Amino acid sequence: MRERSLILIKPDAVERNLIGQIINCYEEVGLKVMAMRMENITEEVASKHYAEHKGKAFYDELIKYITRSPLCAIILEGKDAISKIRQLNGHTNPAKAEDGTIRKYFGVNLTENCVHASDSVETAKREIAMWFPN
Ligand code: FUP
Repeated sequence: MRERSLILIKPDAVERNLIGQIINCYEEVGLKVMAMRMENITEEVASKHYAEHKGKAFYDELIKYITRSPLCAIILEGKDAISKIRQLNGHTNPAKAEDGTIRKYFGVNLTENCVHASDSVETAKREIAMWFPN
């Protein structure tokens, strides 16, 4: 099924000039970039994006990290985009990520793990509406 997903190339990856290499990974498997923009997000936007994690032990560190420098927000579209991208991104923790995944190649640690992708069609709809209201 043709789907859309919201991707974030997070601050650690933008800081290390990895935007091109990461987008290349997605384009190589046939996914299409439909929209893209850079933003150094506020705590307010970060808390909305990570609302489900509020109150968890790692939450404050996560918000500090995701707001520290610009990120790149992207809408990708393609066949089975949600699962394809989650597989390509790899395990949340780069230390546990499978060979050939973006987080294995480029991830630093559990917080600085390069990329975010929507985890379901419903989440993608909500995240795309939030990040690309127009
Ligand atoms: P993912 O769906 O793989 O992006 O991961 P989650 O939604 O479970 O977590 C969101 C972000 O919180 C992760 F990208 C990294 C961070 N995190 C931590 O820092 N510590 C944890 O124990 C779990 C997640």
